[in-house]
Amino acid sequence: MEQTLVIIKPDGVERQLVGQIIQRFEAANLKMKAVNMTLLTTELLKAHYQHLIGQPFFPKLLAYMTEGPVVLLILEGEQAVARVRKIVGATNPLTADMGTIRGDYGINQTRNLVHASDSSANVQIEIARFFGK
Ligand code: YYY
Ligand code: MG
Repeated sequence: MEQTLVIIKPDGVERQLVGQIIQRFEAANLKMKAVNMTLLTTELLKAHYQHLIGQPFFPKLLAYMTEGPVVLLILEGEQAVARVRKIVGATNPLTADMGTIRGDYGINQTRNLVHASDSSANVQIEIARFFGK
């Protein structure tokens, strides 16, 4: 069994897509182990997106991620990291496959609805970052 961290971004909450998004994970036999609705701070986001500081879109990304509360999830299941990334879809919703969350509901490269950890090393870091120990 593997765990992964998912963030349903502010527009997912605002557009009332939380239930539909979680349904897709549950339907794939990924089990919710923890959930928390919270406002992310700029400080936390600078750590989370540290590899993107300096990109031209970074200010827009920060503004987006702090425009309202997010839903943080820890999901558990077989090959959870890779399978959740597959269910979420490619970064840009305009080119993400139909049938993925981003392909079906995402708006653009920034407003792509969901974050999911991309490796087991990052799962550990991100769970500690967003849920504490
Ligand atoms: O892991 P993933 O979220 O699919 O993409 P990353 O390349 O790690 O980028 C993180 C985050 O940054 C992305 O979900 C939206 C934002 N972003 C953006 O706003 N504009 C881009 N051109 C690329 C990424
Ligand atoms: Mg990423």
